[in-house]
Amino acid sequence: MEQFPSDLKITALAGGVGGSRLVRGMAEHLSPQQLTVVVNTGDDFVHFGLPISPDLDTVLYNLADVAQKVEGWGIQNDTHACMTALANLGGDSWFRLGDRDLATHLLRGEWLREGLSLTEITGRLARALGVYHAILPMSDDPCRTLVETDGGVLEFQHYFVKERWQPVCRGLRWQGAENARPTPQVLAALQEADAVVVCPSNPFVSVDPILNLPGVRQVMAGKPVVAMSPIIGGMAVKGPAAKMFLELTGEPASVEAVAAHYGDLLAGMAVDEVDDPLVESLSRQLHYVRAMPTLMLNREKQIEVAADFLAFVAEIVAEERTARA
Ligand code: FO1
Repeated sequence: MEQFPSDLKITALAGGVGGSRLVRGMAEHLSPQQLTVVVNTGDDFVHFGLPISPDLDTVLYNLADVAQKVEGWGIQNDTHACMTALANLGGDSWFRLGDRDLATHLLRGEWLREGLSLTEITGRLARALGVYHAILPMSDDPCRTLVETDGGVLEFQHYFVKERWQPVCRGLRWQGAENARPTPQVLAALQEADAVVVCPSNPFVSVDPILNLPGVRQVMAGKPVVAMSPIIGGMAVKGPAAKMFLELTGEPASVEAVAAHYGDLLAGMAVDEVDDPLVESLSRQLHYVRAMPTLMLNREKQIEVAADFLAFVAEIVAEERTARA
C-alpha cells in the first residue's frame, strides 16, 4: 500500500476478537505514536475472585502475537491443568481459563488491590509482553454489560459463554454506568486523533459501551469517524451481532443496519466485498463507503485488510481537510 501518512493519528474503538484482528493489522502499519486502542470493558467480570478483562486481554495477546489463532482469545498452546483440577474438585469450568492466562488475572487482581488503576495495569502488562501501542481500557470504573432475557437478567459472560448466546436478548443495560467515566487518557486519545476507527466489533455490546460513556461522543464530534462493518453478507463473522440486530431492532443484520445503528457518528464505512452491490444504496446514508476484503482470519490477511482500510481512512481525512480549508 502507499505509506499511511506518518503524521496521522488514529484512535481505534475495539471489543474482543473482531476488533483485535483489525487492530493487529493496523499495528503493522502504524507506529505506537500513531495508533491508540480504546477497549470495551463491559465484558469484564469477577470469576473465582479474579478480575477478568476479556477484551483487554484479547487485544493485548493479539498485539503481543501470543493469542490462540483459531478462537482469537486466550493464549496459544496454553495448558489447562488448573481448570481440570478445579472441575475434578466440583468447581465451575464453563469459563475456560488457561494456566498462563491465569497469571494475567492473578497479577491484575494483585495490582488492583495495591491501588493501581486498570489503565496502569494494562500498560504494565503490555510492556511486559513487548507491546508498545497504547491499549486503554474505556474506563477505570466498572461498567458491566447485563443482558435482559426471557429467563432474567444475565451477566454478559453468563449470556455469552455459559449460555452460548442462545437466550433471546430483549435489552441491554450497564451496571455501574451512572458512575462510570472515560479515563483522561481515553478522552485525550480521542481529542488528539485525526480519525477515529470503529473496529468490526459487536456494535451493541462492544462499541456502544465505549460510546455511551459521558463525553465520548462529544469529543468525537467533528472528527472523521470510520467504521469497518462487523456484518458481512448479513452475517456476523463470529458471535451474536447478527442475532442481536434482529432481536433488538426487529430488522435483519445488514451493512445498512450497521450504518443506521451508528447514525450521524460515522463519516464513512468499509464493507466487505460481498456487500459491494449495497454500496450505492449505502451511499445515501453515508458520505464515504467502500467495499473491500474485510475477512481477517490469519495474520497476512489482517495486514493486507488493514492496509486497504487505512488507505481509505487517509483519503477521508484528506478530503475532509480539503473540504474545511
Ligand atoms: N470465550 C468462550 O467462548 N469460552 C470460554 O471459555 C472463554 C474463556 C475466556 C477466558 C479468558 C478470556 O480473556 C476470554 C475468554 N473467552 C471465552 C472469550 C470472551 O469471553 C468473549 O469472546 C468476549 O467477552 C466477547 O468479546
